[in-house]
Amino acid sequence: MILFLTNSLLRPLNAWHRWGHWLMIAGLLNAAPSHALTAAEADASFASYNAAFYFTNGSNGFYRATTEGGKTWFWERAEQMEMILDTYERTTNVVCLTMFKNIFNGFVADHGEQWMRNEFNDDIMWMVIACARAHQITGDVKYRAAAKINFDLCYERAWSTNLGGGLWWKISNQSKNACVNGPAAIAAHLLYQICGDTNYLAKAENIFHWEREHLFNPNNGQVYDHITAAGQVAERSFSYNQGTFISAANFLGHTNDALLAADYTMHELSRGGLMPSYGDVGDAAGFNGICARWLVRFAKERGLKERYQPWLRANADVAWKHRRISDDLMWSRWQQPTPEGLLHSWSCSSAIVLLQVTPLSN
Ligand code: 7K2
Repeated sequence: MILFLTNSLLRPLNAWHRWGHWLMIAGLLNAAPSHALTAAEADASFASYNAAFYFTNGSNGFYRATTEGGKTWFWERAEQMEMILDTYERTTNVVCLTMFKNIFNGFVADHGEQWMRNEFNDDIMWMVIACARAHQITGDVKYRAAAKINFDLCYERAWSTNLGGGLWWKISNQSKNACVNGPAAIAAHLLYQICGDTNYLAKAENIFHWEREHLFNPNNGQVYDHITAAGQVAERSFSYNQGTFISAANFLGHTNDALLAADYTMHELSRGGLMPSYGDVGDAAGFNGICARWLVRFAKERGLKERYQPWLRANADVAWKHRRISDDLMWSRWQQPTPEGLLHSWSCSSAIVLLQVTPLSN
């Protein structure tokens, strides 16, 4: 609480800022957790999620699209694979690695080993990140091979000198978006970490610098959504783009940029101290999980846990408090109780990631 008050006193205040900050403080007090979330509860949330959505067919694993069935498609599945790795990193439970292996098999069964049939360059970069992280955790070379070949092919088709650089979002080359450039900078840096090839480091730097120059406001830390081929910037900002920008900046040592973007997410994107409420159908449902993953990693690596912990815990506690009694699922709008009826696995993944990565009380 003191931290937020101090921060608001140090900032150049206009009426809106002042009001926003009081709202946030009031919100945090309102949302004051009756108890701090425990590791057992984080475990239970993941188990319940899997009970509702995970299934196997031989050695192929999948996530159902909804509580009724189906299966998630490309990028949601890649991000669910990252969610499994988040859980492994917290628990070191090897069951997570078996699940990852099975879902990877299922992914290859559905999409093949090279993914350029997918017209979305961002989708490919999300899956590259999942595979690169899996290689770092397991040492399994098949994940590294998948990450490398698909990054290389995607970069080749997506990078262009139009607008001074950056990657196109789709193969139609209509816009360059934060949702592909942030993940691609992360992916390139992970490949540099894995392969030690400085060409990947250079790519990470170039992509990041392009994004910083064109889709970042260095005065307040806001990450803009995209710029069209004609040079028009869409300034709306989404939590996942904040998260991937933070991580790319963090990896490359641009700590101040990461800090600005993280503070913007906590102070300006949040409402009443809680992360933005994204609809439970569609792409945005999973944005807050991505945001939490990278923001927390940055905070941990730079000794900034204390700065974001109250906010993250307030979110995690409210999400868990608003799980539904019948099966413990938490939807993407955790600011409100999770309703009965059909739920989407992608929408329920954000809170799972949040609960895995938020520093828990001991
Ligand atoms: O316009 C882009 C992006 O810039 C924006 O932030 C979000 C907002 O919408 C799309 S990104 C959504 C795509 C992600 N990849 C898979 C595609 O199926 C999906 O349209 O929601």
